[in-house]
Amino acid sequence: MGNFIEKFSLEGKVALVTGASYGIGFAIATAYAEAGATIVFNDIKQELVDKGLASYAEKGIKAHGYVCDVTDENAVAAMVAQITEEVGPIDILVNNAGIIKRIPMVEMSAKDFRQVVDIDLNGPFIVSKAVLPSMMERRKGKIINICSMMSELGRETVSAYAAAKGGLKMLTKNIASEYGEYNIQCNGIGPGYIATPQTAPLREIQPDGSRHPFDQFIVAKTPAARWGNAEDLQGPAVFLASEASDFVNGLILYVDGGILAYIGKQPG
Ligand code: NAP
Ligand code: GCO
Repeated sequence: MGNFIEKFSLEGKVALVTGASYGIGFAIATAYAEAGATIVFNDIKQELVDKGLASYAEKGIKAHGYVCDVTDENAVAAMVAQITEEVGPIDILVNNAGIIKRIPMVEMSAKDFRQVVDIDLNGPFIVSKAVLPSMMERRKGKIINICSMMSELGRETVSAYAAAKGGLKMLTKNIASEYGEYNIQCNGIGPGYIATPQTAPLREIQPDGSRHPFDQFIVAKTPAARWGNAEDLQGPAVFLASEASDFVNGLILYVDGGILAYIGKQPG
């Protein structure tokens, strides 16, 4: 009887996690390192890449960092070629890099809308397109797209982000459909509300010392009655990157403490 737990090992794999100097990407990459993978990440500024390298080193991880904007197709192609030469072919891609702009739609410029869609949807397309040929040649690969509650739900001020993350859900299903025959699995992770710099404005303590109204709303809307931590995503991310999920394809795995299952408490 083989040792089943070995199916969750990432030993000998090269994992590229985009935008992983900190936040969710950093947490996923550190879990991958613990599971045996070699970590590669990018960010748009050298200072952030340097900050990320230092953070990984503090955890005993010798990561490889590259300055690259995921929306720049030529830069992404060059980065993937450089990674392949310097580290090895990419076995696991996590499309994590993303931004959000919280602006009421009628006040949002087309430029702002385009920028969010460019990074959150075109970026994953561009990076996936760059890594797929090598995965197809080697007839194996894992692509994991970081989706969102907004892949399923809308809310005020996040029209561009919801449109992008809804599109990312369908891009995930399409990559799964188009490249599954090459033993490539493409799945998504849909985090709930996670305490990172991206959501810090939603958790700011109010001038009177009270919690942000949105903070109170999310805790009430989450059956787990708490914000998620980036570490809550590590197990699902390792599962989707490992052989344990070789027959899982096109799934969006929501890691949300139960938000999507819950209609919410009766007021009062
Ligand atoms: P974060 O703290 O804002 O980190 C995002 C990372 O992406 C940063 O390192 C950022 O670098 C990088 N990035 C932004 N634009 C980039 C570009 N064009 N090219 C390369 N890197 C770029 O966000 P997070 O909370 O960790 O979220 C990570 C992912 O999870 C995002 O896709 C987000 O939409 C998604 N998500 C977050 C939550 C949540 O509650 N936090 C929930 C669901 C999904 P800079 O610092 O230079 O901008
Ligand atoms: C917001 C939040 C969310 C989270 C996440 C939820 O303003 O509603 O930023 O969008 O980031 O995507 O899954």
